Amino acid sequence: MTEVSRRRLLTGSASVVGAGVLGGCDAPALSRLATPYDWSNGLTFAVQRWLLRRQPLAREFGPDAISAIFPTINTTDPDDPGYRTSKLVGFTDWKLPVTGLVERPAAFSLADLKAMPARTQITLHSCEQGWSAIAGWTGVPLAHLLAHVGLKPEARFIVIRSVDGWWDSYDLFDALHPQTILAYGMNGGDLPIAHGAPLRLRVERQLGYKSLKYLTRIEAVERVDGFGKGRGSMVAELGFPWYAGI
Ligand SMILES: Nc1nc2c(c(=O)[nH]1)N[C@H]1C(S)=C(S)[C@@H](COP(=O)(O)O)O[C@H]1N2
Ligand SMILES: [Mo]
Repeated sequence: MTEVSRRRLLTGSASVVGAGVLGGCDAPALSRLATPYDWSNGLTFAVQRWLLRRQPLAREFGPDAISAIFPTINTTDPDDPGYRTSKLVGFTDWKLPVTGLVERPAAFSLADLKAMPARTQITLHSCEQGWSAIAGWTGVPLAHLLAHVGLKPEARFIVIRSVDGWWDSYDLFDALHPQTILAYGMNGGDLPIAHGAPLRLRVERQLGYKSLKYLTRIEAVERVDGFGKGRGSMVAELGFPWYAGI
């Protein structure tokens, strides 16, 4: 996606650079700089946003680099009753609502998403628990879906929820990045249950925990203070940084 079409997507609000560098200054995790660690993380965030202001791609690999084993962790088979019935019918009844500050709220089936332009990327996933692995992911760029529903100019964060209660938020700098995709495929096949079927997020420039699995809902918002304890994500409430740039 070109700089021009990204600007058009934002229709009249700040440019992507503005959304990242300036908008980043009041990112949720930075609103409470209580400890020296918060300060250093905030500084890292600001410096990385400056260095990444031209939105470079995370490194992509060739098929030969794909890891023979890609670990699965935390939730690997959600016990939500609705999820279990949906799994039985191959997620044909599953829908992803996209709501909030958008011009045309809608719910998308897996078939709808598969009919949209797809991107495949082979990338390195790094987990905060000390492992990393390379896999290929196929899905629709989040930027495409957001353009499809039409982001309102006031929208500044995208809140995403999962069936197991995980939720997180992303500023537009990350949400509109070309490698931020809603993946339904892994290594050339369907996305396995353990890796987040029917749909997971891939946010390639941050640690693994930002790449939510088992997506249930996407919402465009102006602020995230009203969600949970106001720290911008479930993991932030557990003490991990909201911004997990690597
Ligand atoms: N909904 C949900 N998303 C999640 C998790 C989870 O438990 N539930 N774990 C996160 C963490 S810490 C990592 S490293 C990756 C793991 O993805 P994988 O199981 O496909 O390796 O998913 C992330 N997304
Ligand atoms: Mo992780």
